[in-house]
Amino acid sequence: MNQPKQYAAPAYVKHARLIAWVNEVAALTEPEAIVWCDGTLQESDKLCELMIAGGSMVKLDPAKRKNSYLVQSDPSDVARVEDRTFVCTPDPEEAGPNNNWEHPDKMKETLRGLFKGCMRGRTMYVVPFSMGPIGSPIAHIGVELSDSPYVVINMRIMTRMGRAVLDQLGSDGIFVPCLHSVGHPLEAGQKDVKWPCNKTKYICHFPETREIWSFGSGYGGNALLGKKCFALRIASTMARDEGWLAEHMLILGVESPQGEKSYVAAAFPSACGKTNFAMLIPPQSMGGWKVTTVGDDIAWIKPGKDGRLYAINPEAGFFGVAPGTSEKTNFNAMATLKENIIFTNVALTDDGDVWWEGMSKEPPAHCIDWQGQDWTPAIAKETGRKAAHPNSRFTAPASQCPSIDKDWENPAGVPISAFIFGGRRSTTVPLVFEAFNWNYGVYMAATLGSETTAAAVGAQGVVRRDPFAMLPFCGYHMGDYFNHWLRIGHQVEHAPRIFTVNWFRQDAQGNFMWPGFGENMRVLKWIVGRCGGKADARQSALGWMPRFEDLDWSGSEDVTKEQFDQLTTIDTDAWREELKLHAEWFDKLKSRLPRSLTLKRELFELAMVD
Ligand code: O2Y
Ligand code: MN
Repeated sequence: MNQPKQYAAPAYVKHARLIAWVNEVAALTEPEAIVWCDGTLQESDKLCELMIAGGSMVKLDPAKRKNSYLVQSDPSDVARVEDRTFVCTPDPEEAGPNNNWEHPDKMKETLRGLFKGCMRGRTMYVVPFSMGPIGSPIAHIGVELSDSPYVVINMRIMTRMGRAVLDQLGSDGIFVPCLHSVGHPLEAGQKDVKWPCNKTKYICHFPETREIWSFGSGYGGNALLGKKCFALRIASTMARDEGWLAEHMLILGVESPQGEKSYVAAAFPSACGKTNFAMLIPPQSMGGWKVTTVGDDIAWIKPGKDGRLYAINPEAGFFGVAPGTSEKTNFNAMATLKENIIFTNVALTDDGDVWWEGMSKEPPAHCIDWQGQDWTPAIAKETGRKAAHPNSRFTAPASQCPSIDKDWENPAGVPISAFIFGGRRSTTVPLVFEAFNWNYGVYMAATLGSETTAAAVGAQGVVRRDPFAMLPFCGYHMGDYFNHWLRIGHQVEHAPRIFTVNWFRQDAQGNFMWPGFGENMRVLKWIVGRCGGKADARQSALGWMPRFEDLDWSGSEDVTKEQFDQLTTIDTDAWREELKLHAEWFDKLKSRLPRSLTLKRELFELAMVD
């Protein structure tokens, strides 16, 4: 019988429970070696060399993009797998109808079977990471064990990772154990594949014990466990238990020409331009307004001693969608991507750079597409094949973003003045309105809907409910989550105001009525003006709405008063239909739906009677 391998932790590791867990996982997964990651550039460079030698990574021409790489994944492993994502609680009611459920004991048994020997022939990396600035009272620590070097180099950009985190943990600090394997063991002499993964995938969360086990995928949200798994699903349950918020929100700063600064946090479902909004460049004609970026995807928000809510971005990087990103749509993102970037599933140009659909008006005459095949505009026309996968990504250090906020790493967080919720709605939802009060705002967020786009599988243009943009990310029953939000708003003395926006309303001809992008600053200025008592509004059936003259139109030729009136009109017929859909959605949450939300729905119904 083979003797179990002996692995020693480095002498500087003082955390007995962590060492014991690493040994326990090693005994189960049987890796060839264990590497405790220090988070240095040298370590990352070495892993990149390893991946290049193995054929799974290409170094881009440094003259084009310094210290940057391209990885192309297996075509079967290109996105989050929601149908394979589980929340495992003893009682299925706890997980709610918004999650796939399995009993923790049963799931652990299944997972132990899958993880048995799954790292044979591979190295297991120990990746200590902090979500949020190390030592911040809003931050929390995790340790990911993974057999994927791709995970290590991405975690180094997306989180604060390495030795400093172990120092912070000391000998008995609290951490969330995150276990990950691509599920592709190598027997002696077996050659590795370019992108190892497994047909069987399980992305499992154990909220009671605050653990994550992920098997079979090496991609993004399935594998970088600090992001959706920890910072949203597990953190949302921690937040419920401890009285704070873990949200799928960008955070941005707005500074007036007079230097008054406010921060807002905004939730939008996927494919609604969250990263673009977080990096917005205001029109120059508005005279010196500035937008700064704190985060583009996740916000952890805790009550401060002064009765305000304070937010941090728990991440240290952006894992953004490449297609559609250009100097025109997001100048700041393109400037961020100049060096130190990992690209995944975009195309490789003949001069050693990257390209994706929408990056430039003119496509390259030839490139290698995300599946390693020749691609030309003629081939694309004939076959419809994309050069870059629609969910291709860049991993970029947030510190490189020209619009990064000076306080983005402030351990105390930034004070939030407003929450903004928005979906992609071609009809019904007006450009912007402010909720009458916290509970009305929670209602709007709880019924948030967005039309599906080509980026997701299934029918296009169908409205899907995505409450708080958290449907795939809330680690517990959505009805309890609404209750938690209602409670928080009444616990803090200075709760932020709540706004709904819709950049995507269309006219009868199907044209977008709002120009979007930098022009969103006009709406943002009104929002922060409302928070500071500087912007007027009229009362409507939905909430407080700007009149044409309440927005700053300086330098704008895009929107006439008639168009603005159309953008802000409340179509009562459409709203009566909308409210029926809200009722259907609420029915799914049954007994755990807060009564006050049902009452709000009834009030809206009364308000929509002509
Ligand atoms: O497909 C993936 O694994 C990435 S999903 C993602 C990445 C960055 C920001 N948001 C998301 C999301 O699905 O909301
Ligand atoms: Mn997201």
